[in-house]
Amino acid sequence: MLKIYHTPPSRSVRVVWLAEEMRIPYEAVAVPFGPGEKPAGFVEASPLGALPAITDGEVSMIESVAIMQYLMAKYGPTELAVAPSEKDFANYLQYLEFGESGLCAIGNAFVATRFQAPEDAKKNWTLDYVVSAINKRMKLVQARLEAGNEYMAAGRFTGADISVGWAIGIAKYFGIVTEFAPSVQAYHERVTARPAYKKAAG
Ligand SMILES: N[C@@H](CCC(=O)N[C@@H](CS)C(=O)NCC(=O)O)C(=O)O
Repeated sequence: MLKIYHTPPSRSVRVVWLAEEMRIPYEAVAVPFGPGEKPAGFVEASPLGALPAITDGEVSMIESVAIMQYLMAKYGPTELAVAPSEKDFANYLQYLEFGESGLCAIGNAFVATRFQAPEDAKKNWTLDYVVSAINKRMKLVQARLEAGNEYMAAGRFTGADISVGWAIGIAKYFGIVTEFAPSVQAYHERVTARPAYKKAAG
């Protein structure tokens, strides 16, 4: 059975959210943050010690968005993926990836600096850059919504909304973005009202 190493509010929420939306049977294994004993199999599944990680038979993967793509392809077909034949295929791919590589990847530096750095290194130029870059990039999501799109692509809820939706939530959780445009706020409420999200974020 699919095993998902999962501890909210980490990026593993994306993977469990998707599995719930697709009704893929899975076993969730909690992994405590920070140092301390990890559950059996985690070190092998996640060589970098990061979340999420999955195992699925012989397959072992890290990278939340890649795992989403794998699950949609393997356990689909699903409306959560946008096909190359659909008009919004390019936007789907763009926002699916942007949720992690544009909005979240640089956020790790924020979290490390704010919560792990020594007291005299907690405030620095890089931290300010990360905050300003994420706030700027969030404006791309805002523009997409304000161009008349209820979702990131194809006029329906897709994997791109799981990717971006989690990014908005974590930017809010850590206070990286403190003021969201009403359009982004409403979008976040819309996507996180879904039962699959609530189960994943629980
Ligand atoms: N790009 C990776 C990032 C993974 C990542 O940084 N996960 C965080 C939790 S959300 C983590 O485990 N950080 C601790 C670490 O990297 O040691 C993904 O999308 O899965």
